[in-house]
Amino acid sequence: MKILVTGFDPFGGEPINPAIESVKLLPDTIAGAEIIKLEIPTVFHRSLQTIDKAIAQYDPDVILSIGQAGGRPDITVERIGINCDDGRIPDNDGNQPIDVPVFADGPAAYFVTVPIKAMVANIQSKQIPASISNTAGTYVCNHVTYGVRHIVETKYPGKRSGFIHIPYLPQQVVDKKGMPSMPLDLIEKALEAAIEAIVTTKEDIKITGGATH
Ligand code: PCA
Repeated sequence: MKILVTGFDPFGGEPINPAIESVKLLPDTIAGAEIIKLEIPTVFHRSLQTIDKAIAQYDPDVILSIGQAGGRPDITVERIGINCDDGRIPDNDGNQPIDVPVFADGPAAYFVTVPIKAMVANIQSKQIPASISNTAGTYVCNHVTYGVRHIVETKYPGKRSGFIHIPYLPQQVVDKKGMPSMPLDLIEKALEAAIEAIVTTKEDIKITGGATH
């Protein structure tokens, strides 16, 4: 099995993005699967074009994208991407779409196609906090969650894809009192555990990852 793992570059005025930093630390194989690492720009559409090119080049079985969710306390495995770009801040090219579809010809939403419950369970089994997230927001991370699924559905049927949001690093919150963070080595371990679950899980496990609000 071949897994393309993508990480975003820094955005929103931060000098570093734990997404690409943690991706860079991943080993070249996990549970026998070959890991291909790719940095992508925090830019609507250009992020997807970069991934599309890499899919054509490497022919991965799975595309797993990683993004920073500053303010979240744990590793969150996303369930769904929606067909809506609504930028609270401009992307790294200055684009700020408001209520624009990711793909005008796409459905309202796509569920990811990786075993999200098994991924959360395996991360937690390494004593690292993790949960399911039922929204990836409306910025570039949701754009990629949705957009990769649309690209796969229309151009590369059979490939699977998913998205994981990760917290800030401690160094990003030294002046943000009360803001949660997670050390880079733990984030990297969590990603390894998530990928291990993708490789070894045939059918996702039935445990709740729901939320009442
Ligand atoms: N996080 C942003 C985009 C890039 C990233 O790492 C997001 O959550 O949309």
